[in-house]
Amino acid sequence: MSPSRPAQVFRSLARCVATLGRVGPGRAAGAGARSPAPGGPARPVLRFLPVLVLLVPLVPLSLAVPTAAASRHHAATNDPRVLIYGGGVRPASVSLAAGGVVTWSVDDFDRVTLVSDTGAWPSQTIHEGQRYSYTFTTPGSYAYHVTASDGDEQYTYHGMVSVTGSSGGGGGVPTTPVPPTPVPPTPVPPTPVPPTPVPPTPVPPTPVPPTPVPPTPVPPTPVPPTKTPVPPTNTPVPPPPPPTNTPVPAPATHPVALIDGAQCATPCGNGAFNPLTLTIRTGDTVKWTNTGTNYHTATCSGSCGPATWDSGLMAPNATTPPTYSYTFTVAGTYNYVCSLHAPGMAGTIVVQ
Ligand SMILES: [Cu+2]
Repeated sequence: MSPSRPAQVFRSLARCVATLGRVGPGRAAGAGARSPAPGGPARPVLRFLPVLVLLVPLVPLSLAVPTAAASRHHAATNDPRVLIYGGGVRPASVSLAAGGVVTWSVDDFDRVTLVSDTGAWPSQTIHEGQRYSYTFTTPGSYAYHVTASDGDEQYTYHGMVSVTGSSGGGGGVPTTPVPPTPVPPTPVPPTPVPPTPVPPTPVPPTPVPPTPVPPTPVPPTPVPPTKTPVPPTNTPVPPPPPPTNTPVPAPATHPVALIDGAQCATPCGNGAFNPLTLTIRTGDTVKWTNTGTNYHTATCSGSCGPATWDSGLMAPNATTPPTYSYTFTVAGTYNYVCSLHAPGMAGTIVVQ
């Protein structure tokens, strides 16, 4: 659908007026501060002069239509409308009751970003010919700014919306939408949609079989040997046997023969004592007898021992052989001799 001619005329006129205002000395007053990009060229007013000349005869007709439409709109809602165009924001400051609606529209620019300095509404991108309306429900002052882009040029304007306490009736009614002037749609680059992050699928942990731990050998606790006390056995000790009155053997008499050398079984010189050695008890008596054919003695003297004795000459006698007896009272070993045949004829008496 092509735009109506009156609308086209009105839009072109608005652009011319806006351009003139932009180059005039008072363009910033009441229209917000425009901040062209550094080095950016001023929008040439001559660009619209041919159109202006051609449209001058049509001014009465073209102004009549939008004026009538605007009048109907304002009569119905009393809500302000703000135009963002080459001259800035018009009006730069608007006032309305709570519940009222402010509508922004864009001209001269490819697109405008409308930002609430107070965060009242989310930033809006409005393209030329489009509108954006916001309902103010809370009284207050709402500063905002717009960033307008036209080709590679960019401008910033500021505006203010003052909201009073009461709507005063009629407020809050949505603005009757005025059919927007159809504008060839500016190709809008698609807004890149960030990929929705897909949460990673949780991978269940692989169960790790527990490493068997060999049991730690526990050394056996040494148990101290229990010393069981053994009660003392009161074994009655048998009384010692009564002393036996063993009869001490009576002193004995031990015979010793004095023999000649010819009587010895083995060579013995001139004679011998038989037995050569005699063991007796203390208190015993030794009785020597000369059974030979020669004289002999049994003599112990000097270093012979603790006892001394001497038989004297004992003459041979075949009928009644002579004898000599001595009783030993001191224990000891006595080496004695025949005084006639010493040292060959010798004997020993051991007294215990
Ligand atoms: Cu002798």
